[in-house]
Amino acid sequence: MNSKPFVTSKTSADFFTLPSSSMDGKAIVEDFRHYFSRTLGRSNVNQAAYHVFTAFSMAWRDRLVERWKKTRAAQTESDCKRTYYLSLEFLMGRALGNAMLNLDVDSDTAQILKSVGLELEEIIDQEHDAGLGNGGLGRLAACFLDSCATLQLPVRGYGIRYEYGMFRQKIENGHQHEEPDHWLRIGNPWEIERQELAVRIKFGGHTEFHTSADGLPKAKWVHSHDVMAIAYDMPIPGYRNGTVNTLRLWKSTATNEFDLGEFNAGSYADAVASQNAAEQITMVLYPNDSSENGKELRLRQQYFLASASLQDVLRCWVDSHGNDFSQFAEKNAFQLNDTHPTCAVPELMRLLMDEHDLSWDQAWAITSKSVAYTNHTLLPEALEKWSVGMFSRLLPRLYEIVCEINARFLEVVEKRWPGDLERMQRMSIIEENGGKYLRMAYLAVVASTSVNGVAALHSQLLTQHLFRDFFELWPEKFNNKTNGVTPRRWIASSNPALSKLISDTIGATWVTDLPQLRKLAPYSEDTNFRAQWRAVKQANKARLAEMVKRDCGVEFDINAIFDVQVKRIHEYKRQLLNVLHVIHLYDRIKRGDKAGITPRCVLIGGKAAPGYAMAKRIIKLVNSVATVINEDQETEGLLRLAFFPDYRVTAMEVICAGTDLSEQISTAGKEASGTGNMKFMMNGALTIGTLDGANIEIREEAGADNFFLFGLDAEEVEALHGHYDPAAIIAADADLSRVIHMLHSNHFNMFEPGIFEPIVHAITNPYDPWMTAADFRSYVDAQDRVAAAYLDQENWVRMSILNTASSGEFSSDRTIADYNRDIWHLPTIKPKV
Ligand code: 26Q
Repeated sequence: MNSKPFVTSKTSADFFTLPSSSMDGKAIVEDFRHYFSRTLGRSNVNQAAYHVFTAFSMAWRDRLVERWKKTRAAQTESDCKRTYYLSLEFLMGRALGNAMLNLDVDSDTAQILKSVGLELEEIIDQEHDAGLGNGGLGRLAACFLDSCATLQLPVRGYGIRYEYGMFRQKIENGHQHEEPDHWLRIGNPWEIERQELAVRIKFGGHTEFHTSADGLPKAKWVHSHDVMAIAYDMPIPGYRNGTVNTLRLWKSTATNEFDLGEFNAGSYADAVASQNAAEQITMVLYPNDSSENGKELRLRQQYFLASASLQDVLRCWVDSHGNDFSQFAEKNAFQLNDTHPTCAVPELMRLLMDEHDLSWDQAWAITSKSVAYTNHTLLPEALEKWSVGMFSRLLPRLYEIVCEINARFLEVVEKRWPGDLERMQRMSIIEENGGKYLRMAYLAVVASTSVNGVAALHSQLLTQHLFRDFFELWPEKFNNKTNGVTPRRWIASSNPALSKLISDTIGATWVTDLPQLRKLAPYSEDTNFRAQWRAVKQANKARLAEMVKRDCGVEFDINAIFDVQVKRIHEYKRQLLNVLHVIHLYDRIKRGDKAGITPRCVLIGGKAAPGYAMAKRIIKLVNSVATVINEDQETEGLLRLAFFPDYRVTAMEVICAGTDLSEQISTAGKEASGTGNMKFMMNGALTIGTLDGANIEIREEAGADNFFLFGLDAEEVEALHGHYDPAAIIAADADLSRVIHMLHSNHFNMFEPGIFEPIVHAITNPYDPWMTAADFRSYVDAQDRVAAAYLDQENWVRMSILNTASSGEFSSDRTIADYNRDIWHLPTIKPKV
């Protein structure tokens, strides 16, 4: 598979150094013409709009590739330290608009295109989202890559090139249906295949031990079933700085000698079919974001990513340093995006020992210095565990290494707490009660130089609960890195009108220095500025209303509050609490209690994991309630509810610009951070939220007056366990009683009686872990404060400006600068001009 270079060729690299492509709009459109007509062989733009997108993207890709090569050359030449961000998910969304923004599109380009009958907006709209992620964790990885390139840090992303990304959500009769997302079917102009980087990945087989020539014990992984990993590189441009970093995604294919046995036996078709088995590995993204399901294919994906990426890094190291690994840990850092790539720990040990002849101690010194782990959840059901039976069958050599890591670790525990067997059992990487399981989070903690949570509260709770014992042992490992989002995609590109107003007011440096937004604060007192701010929001609301009309068939009035909750559907995120409030408003309208109701349009969107029945039922509930409310004459001008189908990155770009009220209403202590909350804040939405995740920091930055707080805090939630009595809460609250009664009496599901009984049960269950009823009253009161505040538009706009002005902390540039300062210690590398 590794193609040989042309050894006899005298062609110099200079031969391939072309003059830089012009950034002039005319030149770009000229190149577009070339690709459309010559490369794609088209002549009619009306036949296939997709080809117009492809050709235009190719013109932009040329401009990225030049900078890409220069960045690579500068990074190689400096021989500096690098970080590899290992993640099973990169939720990139679209690339064209981002490339144009970051390379600084010539403002003429749209005009020139128009003169030949092409709309730039329509071209951009042809692109399919790269949906290689579930939600927060995957999108965070994408924002991080953007910030690393913008900060000119030598960071490479490693992930999987799923053939099918996150499923497409269709709503039929109010229910979610999943359709496959074959995003590559029409080709992907942003990737470059790198066959020459292919590596071999082993599965199955067993270990043979022997003694090496110098008398050392050596292990060999034999009789394995191998697959190949093929690299596909995607360019990651920094913001107008000449840097283009790399996201390297791996696709699985069969080895060349695949099943010669079957082939020789005359079973050609079976041999070809077994190619399918190899390609299965990277076929589809697992669409559950909060429950571990123990599937063998998922473990294959995780090991496949870890092994391919590490082999790639080690090959590159050996190319430039030979077999001298003495500097390896000083020059390489691996950041694990949750436990998903944790196979990298035993795999790095294996490669260093079995393939590069290092001793255990040398290999461990390197591994434990270069690996760092980010945790994204406290929910016990989301913690990864692999059954020892499956793990050792699939990855026998890795299992032996994990056992050795654990044995040595337990010696450390025994030294620190002699005789404390209970603690040893608690802390063991291998859980043994009944079945045997590998606890991947513990493996990650034991092997990592740094362990971080993603918001202040979350990091603190990690040290008090999940990792308490480990924190006692190694307090210095634990730290916080509050999440952030990239202001390039989430303001500059998605909200051009607001960007222009901000830049006209305080200059344009905020795009790469978000704390500059503080300078907007004084303008919150300026009537004229407030009018402009409001006009921008109203225009963005009109754009959102149009999308809601198109995709939900519901009319939103831009003078109403746009009240939005978009995120994965999960009980802990409490979309249900939101619906209970909507039903309560409806009940008020029906009872004639309309005074003080501010017109409100509620939008809820998000995907449910296909196997998560309760989440799917909540989607059905939103749709059923929406149908009844929207069809009732009495709600006209007061209340609308819509479920937004197929919520994804590209939808959020329109949604966050047009939102007034951001719903961040998870049960306190359950949402690690949240990042949608930050996108809304940047775009001037006010938050209604609990003291959970990054909401706490958002409120601190914005000021308590500019945030609608409600609900129990994390300590109160914990203290209430065992005493929670939802029946009493409901009985004591006439509003909540009526809401529950409406649900119970099939008010929203006359023709499907009983379908919401499980929901009523969940709310009234004293063991409801999400304590929805407990926060109902406080939530409704906070919503009443929202409604009253919105009536005073001057003050609302003031608060909106102050939210944007206070959002500087939530740029992923700040987050990445923190990672680099505390964990990676990378230099900035500027490509040669
Ligand atoms: C694990 C095993 C098998 C199959 C799937 C998974 C899996 C996949 C994705 C488990 C979890 C996820 C994603 C988790 C996630 O998105 N967490 C969110 O991370 C954000 C970024 O840090 C936080 O802001 C959110 O609070 C957190 O919920």
